[in-house]
Amino acid sequence: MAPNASSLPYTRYLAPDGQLVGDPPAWADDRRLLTRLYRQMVLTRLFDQKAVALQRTGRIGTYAPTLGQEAIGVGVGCAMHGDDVLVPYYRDTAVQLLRGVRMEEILLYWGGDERGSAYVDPACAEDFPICVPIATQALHACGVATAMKIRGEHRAVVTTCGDGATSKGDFFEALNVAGAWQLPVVFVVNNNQWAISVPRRIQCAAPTLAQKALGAGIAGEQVDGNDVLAVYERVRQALERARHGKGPLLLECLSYRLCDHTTADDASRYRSAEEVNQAWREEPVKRLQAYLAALGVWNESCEQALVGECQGLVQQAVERFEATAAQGPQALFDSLYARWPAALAEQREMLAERLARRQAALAANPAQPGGRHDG
Ligand SMILES: Cc1ncc(C[n+]2csc(CCOP(=O)(O)OP(=O)(O)O)c2C)c(N)n1
Ligand SMILES: [Mg+2]
Repeated sequence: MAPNASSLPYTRYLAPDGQLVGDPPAWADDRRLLTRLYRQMVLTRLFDQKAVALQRTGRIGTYAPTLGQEAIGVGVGCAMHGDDVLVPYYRDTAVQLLRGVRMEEILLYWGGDERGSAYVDPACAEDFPICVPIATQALHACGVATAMKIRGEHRAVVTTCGDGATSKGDFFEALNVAGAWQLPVVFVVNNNQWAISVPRRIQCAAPTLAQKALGAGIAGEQVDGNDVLAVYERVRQALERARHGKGPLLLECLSYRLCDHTTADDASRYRSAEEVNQAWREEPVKRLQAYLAALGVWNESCEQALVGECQGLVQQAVERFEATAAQGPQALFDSLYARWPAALAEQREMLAERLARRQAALAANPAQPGGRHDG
């Protein structure tokens, strides 16, 4: 995606054909780092394909794919330190995998299982669960960043959202407090050009989303969100500044949602094949692959080995997911509150009683369909 005309910084190191442009960072030939970035993008894409297939066969509920936006998540995930905190939204599979969230946890989440948000790996124990209410996570992120600041910690928060989310009041409130209190938070906006069926051009009259930061007195910049090198470098720099008390930043990553909004959507109803085909020419995975091939560190046999390895990892995760026994309906309540509001305590008891009656009815007459008479 081309940047909009503005005086804000815009960073791109890799052109769509994989050629280096501009003034790349010193690490741009670090083969270990580059292959790690590439591996994670491929893993994310293969996991994504599998998650969509699981939804299509009724084994998980809705899923929000990341097709075309892998460079954003991988760039962010690789730039974060272990003790930074991620406050994500629902299109963050790539970042979450890098943070230590397990693939089966992501599947559990989208399968409606509370354990999908109770991350087992201590590396991501402080990260927040996926946030679906648009833009509300930006305020949670500021709360965490405020705690870090009060405690004098040298760490920072990353919060992500989509282009559409930047029109919400919560987003502006978060920017405002981040600026007023100079909080250690980096706002990463995945501008994938669409908020479900609403295109970016009619969401907001501002030429860039990055400039929304300026009204809050914080820095804003744009980056080519299909260039993982650029995303990684700009997030890395922003986090470094934030950790050292130099304030927040808003990074608008220009990408394109090559997939449907979620598995409940059909994007062909509101956008042309021509537009999508054009966006495919800029996609992030092939771009980095072309660069790696030009550096002489990638070829067809590396690709086949990587795809085979990643498919194996995804398959094992699916098996673990499918071997997980379903939770009881009362789990719905378990993680909501530390101290129970009276109304919810009552509802929880009602559910427990109803379940007990259903079990008793089933035990008395096993031929009955699962207690449907109980309402
Ligand atoms: C507060 C709130 N309002 C509306 C919705 C319904 N909704 C879900 S996704 C979405 C569009 C978000 O678009 P964007 O912020 O661009 O993120 P993207 O999905 O494109 O990554 C909306 C309106 C919601 N989840 N929460
Ligand atoms: Mg969007």
